[in-house]
Amino acid sequence: MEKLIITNCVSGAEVTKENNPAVPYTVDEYVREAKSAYEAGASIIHLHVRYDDGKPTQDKDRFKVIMDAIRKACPDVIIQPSTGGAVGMTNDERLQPTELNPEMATLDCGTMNFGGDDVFENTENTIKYFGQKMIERGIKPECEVFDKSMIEMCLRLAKKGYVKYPIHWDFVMGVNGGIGGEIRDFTFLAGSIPAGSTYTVAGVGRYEFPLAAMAIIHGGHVRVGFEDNVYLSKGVLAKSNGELVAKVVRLANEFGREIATPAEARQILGLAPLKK
Ligand code: KMH
Ligand code: ZN
Repeated sequence: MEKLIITNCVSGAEVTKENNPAVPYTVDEYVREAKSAYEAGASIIHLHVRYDDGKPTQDKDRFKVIMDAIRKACPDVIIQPSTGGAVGMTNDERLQPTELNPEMATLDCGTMNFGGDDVFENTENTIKYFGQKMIERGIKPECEVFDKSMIEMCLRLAKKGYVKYPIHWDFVMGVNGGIGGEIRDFTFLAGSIPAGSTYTVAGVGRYEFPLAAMAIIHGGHVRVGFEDNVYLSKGVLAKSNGELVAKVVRLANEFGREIATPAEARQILGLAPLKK
């Protein structure tokens, strides 16, 4: 089986220090958290950024400062900025980090109720616009799907040339408003993508580790981190993102799945090798 790519979603836009004091806001905190995940075995950092006061932003300059600082501490890690940002941001606001030409970025594949009464808006024209920009900028999208319908949407737009094959998917499961996080939900999504695809699974809250185990067993990849879940086990807050990644590494060891280095992750995902 292919080696396991572990992505760390280091902060997200929704969780705060009130949920877990280790959620990063400052540049130094981002470096501390990303480094802990990288050293534990993560090869991709999925990045939302915040200002020092905790306010989420898609500001290009803030992304650059934090990306440069993470690269200094984790030289070969793949940095995958979010283009989802936070609910309510405009399309062009959300797209700003793609101007920094990262290797990857997320591409959200549909509109949904998000977490409660919010609407996370990704109309067909928005997805086309984001897909086109990523092609122009040479960025590999991680196609985030929060439900089965978003797979269909993405495949339809891929046929029209807005997303290139092979597609790399992220099944975000267990968000209030999206698909659940049960095994049958995982089987449904994993059975609905075309051959040649790669996928990672992001289980939210209590679904994080059961779904990580499913992905490890079935040849998928895994995303963990504070964006999705702040607990190491029931009622026990994780002290760092690294602790969450280390738990995935332990699970992978139990099931005999080796962990991909960043260079191996680039190869699996069809990204260009890092220039020396
Ligand atoms: N913060 C969510 C509204 C992404 O990173 O692309 C959207 C999100 C998706 O987190
Ligand atoms: Zn995200």
